[in-house]
Amino acid sequence: MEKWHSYDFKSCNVSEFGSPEDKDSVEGRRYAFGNQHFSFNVLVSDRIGPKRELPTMAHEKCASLTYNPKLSASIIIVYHNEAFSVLVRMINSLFDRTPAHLLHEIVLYDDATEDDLVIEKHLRRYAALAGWNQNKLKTVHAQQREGLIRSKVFAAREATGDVLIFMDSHSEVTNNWIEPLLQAIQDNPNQVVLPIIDVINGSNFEYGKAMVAKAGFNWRLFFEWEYFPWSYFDDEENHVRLFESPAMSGGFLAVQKKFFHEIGEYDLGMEIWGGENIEFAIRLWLCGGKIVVAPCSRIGHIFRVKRPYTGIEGKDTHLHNSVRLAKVWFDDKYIKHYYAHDSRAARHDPGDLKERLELKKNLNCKPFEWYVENVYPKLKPARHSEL
Ligand code: UD2
Ligand code: MN
Repeated sequence: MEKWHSYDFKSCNVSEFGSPEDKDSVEGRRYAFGNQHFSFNVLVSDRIGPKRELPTMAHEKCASLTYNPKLSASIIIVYHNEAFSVLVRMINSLFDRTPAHLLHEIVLYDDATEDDLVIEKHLRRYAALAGWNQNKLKTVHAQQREGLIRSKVFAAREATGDVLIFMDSHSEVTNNWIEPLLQAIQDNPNQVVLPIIDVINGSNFEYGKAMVAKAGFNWRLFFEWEYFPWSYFDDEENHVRLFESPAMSGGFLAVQKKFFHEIGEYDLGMEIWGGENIEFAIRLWLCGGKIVVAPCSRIGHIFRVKRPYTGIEGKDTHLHNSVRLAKVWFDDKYIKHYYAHDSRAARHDPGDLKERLELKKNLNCKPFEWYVENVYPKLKPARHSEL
């Protein structure tokens, strides 16, 4: 395997790049390497380089808001096989666009990246070159792959700031991204706060504006956006006002650290990818928390058409994790409804759930029906006979 990830920004000369069409050229090989390992066009990312300006995506009304957060954040980035230029640009965007007093630290947690894709040495070299504040960068290298869910928990336990802000490792933040998140937590420490996730195009890396939307899920327990009717924005204030959301996509959220641990972190029995975001959302709503979106906070993320890494051999980890959440949270009639939408679920053994069931009891959580009635009525099956 060729090792193009040691790409050196210092000698970056944009004119040296040719066309990825020529598969044998340096560019062609780098392009193919990116497709295979990252599922995005890493050649374009390399060309953009370690920093770039981003357009203002937040609504113009956001500029008139004032924030006065006193909390500081630990930013948690877990990654497995991430591209060097993408991660460097992300960290630069964080250092450049986060007021220093609000940034407690960045915890960079490598979930056992495959040997040929390890970039820590290059990151260290770049950090020295760019003058990153080393006191604010904590790097951890996991001994074995645990998947993103356990990794987020382990990384969060390393953090010491007031607030945890989780982020996928292929993102870029825009100006004023952090203030609305921290302010909302300061105002109510029991709410989890989400930014709007803009879209970085994985083919050309253009930064595009996303619709302001809520998050929910379908009955196969896959996350879905819930769009507002256009009339919602007739009231201009709705471009800037916090709004509640039944669920979250999972990648970007701010939560008070103390609250995150008290409410049970994530389920450590969940594997690699999928479902933890839905479980966390349901748990928050039922056990004394809530979820709000701060539309003036904008972060771009590369949504990939396929995941480039492997899970556990032949296993559908989303199914496994979803069955765990269903068996902990759904009442009998909703379990049946879920099984009716995914026949594999009824036969799947989710492993030991004792701890999670105990947590539910200790936190004195409301029954699932309450969530359906009060937070997400759309989940109610259309026909009553379906239950
Ligand atoms: C979405 C979420 C993601 C997570 C997931 C469900 C967004 C933008 N992203 O996934 O955060 O909630 O749904 O589980 O909402 N990673 C590891 N170890 C692994 C696999 C992945 O550390 O074994 C890292 C990966 O490098 C990335 C993050 O976890 O930084 C999320 O993975 P992804 O980008 O492949 O997932 P995505 O965006 O489809
Ligand atoms: Mn992602």
